[in-house]
Amino acid sequence: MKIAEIHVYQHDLPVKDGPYTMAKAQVWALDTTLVKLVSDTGLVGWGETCPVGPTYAESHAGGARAALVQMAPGLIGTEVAPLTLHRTMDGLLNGHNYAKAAIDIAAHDLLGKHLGVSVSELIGGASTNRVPSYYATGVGAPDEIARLAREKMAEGYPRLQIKVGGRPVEIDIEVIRKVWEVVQGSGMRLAVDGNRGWTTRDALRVSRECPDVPFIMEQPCNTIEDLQKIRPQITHGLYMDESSTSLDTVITAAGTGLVDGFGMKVTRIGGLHPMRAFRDICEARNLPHTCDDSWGGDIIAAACTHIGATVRPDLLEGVWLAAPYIEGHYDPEIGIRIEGGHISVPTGPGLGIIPDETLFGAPVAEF
Ligand code: 0XW
Ligand code: MG
Repeated sequence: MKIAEIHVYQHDLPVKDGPYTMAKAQVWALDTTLVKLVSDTGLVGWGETCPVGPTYAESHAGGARAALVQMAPGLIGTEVAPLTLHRTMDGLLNGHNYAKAAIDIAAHDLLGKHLGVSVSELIGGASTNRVPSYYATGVGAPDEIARLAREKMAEGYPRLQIKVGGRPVEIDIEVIRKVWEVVQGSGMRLAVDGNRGWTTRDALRVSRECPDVPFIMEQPCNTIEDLQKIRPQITHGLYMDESSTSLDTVITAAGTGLVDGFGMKVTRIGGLHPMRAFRDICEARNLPHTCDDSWGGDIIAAACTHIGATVRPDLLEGVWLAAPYIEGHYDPEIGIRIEGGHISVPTGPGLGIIPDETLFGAPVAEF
């Protein structure tokens, strides 16, 4: 089965009760890019990539579409096989994993439909039909974040990610303490995500002043060098998110013992094919991780849920979805939803969702 047509769409995803606030970014609406692959057998597969604004990671919406337009002519006639497709994409464009991911996800959707299996069966087999999610707060006032913690715990979320950074670190410490007062003893796991926003000085201070609160510290500072610097001085587990931009970085971070786990984004690493390798590297080193993306609608949500279902359950920190922060679904019937802090894995072939493509308007590019 070969790629016969490639259609690229743009779609806006406004943030419900926006903005969504992180240490270095405030976002009101996200610009997502959809890819529809049509095979020479007449099947259709969908992919998506949606950077959470231009400052979160080294990616932006216009860049994704430019990279897709750059690669698309060279992909027509290519076999729908993830490994060779990645080699072909790497021969057409260096880097730009987040754009390649949209093609990769669409190819998995297509291949699953062709073989009559779900994406989770295709990428190793699901260990569960219901994966845990986690809720990510924005950067907010201590009482408000404590209130959210109580609410999300009652909804059944097994994990909470508290956003910090971009303000005096004393306020971040107060947030951590107030949330801990709420969740202590409940079993709810905590991540404190600096989104690159703390100095090493701030990270050391937080770890020193909250020794009794068992959170993991996620991407507290901007660079790998900063993480190396704080690593021997902090008592909290250290997870890498934004800095883990490729399998190469992951291998070094896991192999040198720099981190205790990862916040991982399917598109940042290049899609489901590299995500399988990432999952297996983490399992070999007993490293817990998430299976998220930075943002996106039902297509991204389905991709994250399928890979999450294949992770060894004790290593899966959760599958984060943008669904609670977005109005509506691409697939009004089987749209991916979080219920009781967990997500049901779609059962249909491929990604298991059928996007209503009238939502996306006319393609912005076609090959
Ligand atoms: C919480 N997330 C998964 C969603 C936002 O895009 C940021 C991200 C993270 O962990 O950094
Ligand atoms: Mg993160």
